[in-house]
Amino acid sequence: MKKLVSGIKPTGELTLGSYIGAVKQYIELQKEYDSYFFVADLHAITKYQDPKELREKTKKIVALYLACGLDPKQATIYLQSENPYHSHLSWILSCNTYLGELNRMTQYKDQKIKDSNLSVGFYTYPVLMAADIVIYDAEYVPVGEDQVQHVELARDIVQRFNKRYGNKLIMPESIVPKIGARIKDLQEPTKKMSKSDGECKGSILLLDDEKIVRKKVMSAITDSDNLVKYDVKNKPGISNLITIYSSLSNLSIKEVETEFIDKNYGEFKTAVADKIVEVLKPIQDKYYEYINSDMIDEVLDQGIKKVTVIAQKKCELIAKAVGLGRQKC
Ligand code: ATP
Ligand code: LTN
Repeated sequence: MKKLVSGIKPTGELTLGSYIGAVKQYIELQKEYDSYFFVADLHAITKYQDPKELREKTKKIVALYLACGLDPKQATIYLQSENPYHSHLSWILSCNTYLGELNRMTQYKDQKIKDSNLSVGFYTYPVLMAADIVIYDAEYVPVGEDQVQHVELARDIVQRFNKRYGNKLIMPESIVPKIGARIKDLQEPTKKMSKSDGECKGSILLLDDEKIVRKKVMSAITDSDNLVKYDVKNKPGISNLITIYSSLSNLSIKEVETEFIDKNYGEFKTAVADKIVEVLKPIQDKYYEYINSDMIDEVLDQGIKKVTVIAQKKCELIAKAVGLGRQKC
């Protein structure tokens, strides 16, 4: 069975963007692949996190994973920081990564302008991400569009490592959803919908109640055309709402345009809000059932036990290939 790996940072509550771009894919893919889904808490601390809040957010992400439909019987779910081998491998890979490669990462370039106190961890985090992937021999990595460049970097590292040390690492490939790889902010529809960016007025959070969802959707920025037509360049706001509706209803963009051909923006926005509420309601019900249950610890205990064994084996193989440690006959 082919393997896949993906993770989400516990930097805030999950947004509809992470759901459509990542989690929705996880649910489908777990049926076909040997799947590893983790909470990327080591990635979260690349920017300061309040320790108490970080622990709460981490737990929330696990509860949301389960509530969205990740099934511990099909997939392995764990916390990144509980497996020390990710960081161990990250060091070895960082010694096979060039500064120039990290300098070219778009996320780093964007943040460098905004934040004059970026951590070294933020700079090198794409290497840790490569380690997260190759440590389980994953062939596939389901992610949103913003993470594709990091998976490409992982591919470059794998190629270099394999050339230097013999074919020890599996080449990963990203899986990006055809519709919804970059859901935009409802207030600034040229920007990615984000969970850790400001007040979240333009982000739908998976735990937003119905009233808030409706308010956010109805006040989404559009244009004055009143024509439900997909045109990202000229109509980014309405195109974003079409993408959201399309993904959540499993309809093509064309089918959505046809469905709303003679409807105005008010009617369309109401339908988008209805659809979001319909999708979020069962997720929220399950979330409140799981968040204070023993299930979260049980799932994580079971997950970490499994992945530590796999990761240790892989790290030993890699350390040996690199020439680390003592020679054993
Ligand atoms: P933040 O929202 O705090 O900036 P992030 O998106 O950088 O966080 P995660 O929440 O860890 O990081 O992302 C989880 C997954 O969801 C990644 O695969 C990412 O590409 C995807 N994702 C996040 N936001 C969106 C979005 N707006 N549209 C599509 N996919 C997204
Ligand atoms: N870097 C990603 C989260 C992440 C990830 C991974 C995704 C960390 N390690 C491995 C896929 C595979 C982010 O910032 N969203």
